Amino acid sequence: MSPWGPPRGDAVALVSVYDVENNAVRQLAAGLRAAGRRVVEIYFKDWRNNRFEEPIEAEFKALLSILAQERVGLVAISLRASAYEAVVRQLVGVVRGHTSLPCVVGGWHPTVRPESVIAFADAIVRGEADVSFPIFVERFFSSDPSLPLTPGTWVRVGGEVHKNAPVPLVAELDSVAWRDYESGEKWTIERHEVIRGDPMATDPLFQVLCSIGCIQKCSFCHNSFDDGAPGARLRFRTVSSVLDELAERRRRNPRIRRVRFDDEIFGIDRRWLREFAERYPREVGLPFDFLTEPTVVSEEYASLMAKAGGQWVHMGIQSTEAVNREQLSRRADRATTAAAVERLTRHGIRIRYLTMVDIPGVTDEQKRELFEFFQQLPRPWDLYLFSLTHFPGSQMVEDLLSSGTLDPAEVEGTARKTFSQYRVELSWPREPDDTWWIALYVLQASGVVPRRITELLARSGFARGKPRPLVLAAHAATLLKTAQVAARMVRNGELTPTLVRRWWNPVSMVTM
Ligand code: B12
Ligand code: SF4
Repeated sequence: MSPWGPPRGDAVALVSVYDVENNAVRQLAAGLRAAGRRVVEIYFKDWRNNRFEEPIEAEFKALLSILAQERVGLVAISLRASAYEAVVRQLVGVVRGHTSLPCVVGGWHPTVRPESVIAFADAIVRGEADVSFPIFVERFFSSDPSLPLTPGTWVRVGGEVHKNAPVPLVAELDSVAWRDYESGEKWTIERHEVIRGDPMATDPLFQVLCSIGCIQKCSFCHNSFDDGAPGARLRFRTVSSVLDELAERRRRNPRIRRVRFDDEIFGIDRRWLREFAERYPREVGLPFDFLTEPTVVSEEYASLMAKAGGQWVHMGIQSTEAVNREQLSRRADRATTAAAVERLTRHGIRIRYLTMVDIPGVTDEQKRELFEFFQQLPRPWDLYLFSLTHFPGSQMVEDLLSSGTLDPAEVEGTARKTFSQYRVELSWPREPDDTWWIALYVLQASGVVPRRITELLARSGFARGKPRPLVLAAHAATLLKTAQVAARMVRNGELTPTLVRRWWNPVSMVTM
């Protein structure tokens, strides 16, 4: 039976899978509500770092009962991380099987792997959906026969798929509705609990993006993918729009203690940053964290960030200069990185280094080089280690697939490595040598082991073939660091049950 008959309810259900933070769902919901459409947001399970949980029957039952109770006519699911594909397929199967409601899937994964998702969804929305999805929704609820031709979508009608061209990227980001944290029409489903209201409404951390896009195209990163949508890829909100949103959120949620700017590289536009650094301390004044990349950290950049109130910076350095250049298409050389470290540190900004391991072909010498780099870093510092994950659409993965070097089964979507080893854990099965280097890096970052000891351990090759003693030491150091971080967060009112549920895993700790 075609799902595109007359609608059987007047609401759109926007479903977020394993992602209670989901910016996209809140943003799309706000846009649709502003246009007068009734929207029900459903947060279907939360994400747990490296500990994936299959959905249980009670959760599907809860979902079906909300769909019925809220008179939903269209189910729209956000599928951002590719690893969730199988669960979304299952979810669509359950919804279609019990209700015959049409299921539309949008987000990053259908953008990079449309064929794979349209195989089980009734329609997909590719790329940015702020313009295309509201058109699709209105055509659906008014039974408009042009529905299958909606720009930016692929729509299945009978055995045929209408593949429509992508819509232009949103040029004016200020024109996009602010994410809605207020509406009562929100549900969270987690195991046997069903809770009404926005799960993030009182969160002490407010995450926001001031820009979309990046100046680089590192080969492992989503920014190396282009779906052909016309328009400039790097875009900014105005400072006024960001500060107004922050003021409004703080008025609604006085518990906010910290802001995190999730931009790929925060403040790359110098004029924008100058205005921000002038106004943010006066108009908001909360400590904030941000992401950056060594090539943009000039003296002025570091000083403006400090002036604005930047406390922690997440700086992607990934690997040694040679690995970065040859395998990851990254620009920064070691001298640039060292200069960025010096400037940020001098301005009192604390650095979390984002580094990637498990990259095939990295030599022992290069692993040692990374160790030497860490030896020089001014303390204290944090280390967020990530395990290379093959995300579909990235240049690296597409190249490896076309040369036949990578088994398609290892690409996220089919693979689900994101669920078990994204942030690095030492218990993950690796070659003893790799575990040994990682344990050493963790000891370096812990700040409790003197540099001369780590130097001695590296030089002597202690426990190299059987790294268990080093792993135990790294575990103890991580436990200590976790306790310190938790204590600081409790003091600042930043520790939430959501964070604990996501990150606490005493058996197999995430390194930091
Ligand atoms: C910021 C960010 C985060 C933030 C959270 C953001 C938030 N609060 O929503 C943090 C750091 C927490 C995070 C975590 C993770 N992330 Co992330 N994240 C991003 C980033 C950089 C921006 C996402 C964003 O919020 N954009 C703004 C919103 C408004 O836009 P959007 O998501 O692009 O959505 C638009 C369209 O996609 C579409 N759309 C989205 N959903 C839907 C649904 C429907 C029905 C429709 C019609 C349309 C639609 O319309 C939206 C509006 O135009 C993206 C990269 C990127 N540029 O997309 C990676 C990205 C989505 N993340 C990714 C991953 C893997 C993760 C993690 C799984 C990593 C991990 N294990 O820790 C977790 C999972 C979190 C979770 N709970 O699911 C990957 C996914 C890659 C893949 N193929 O699997 C990406 C692409 C980055 C990458 N590494 O390549 N992430
Ligand atoms: S600098 Fe960071 S966000 Fe930009 S392309 Fe490289 S990895 Fe991606």
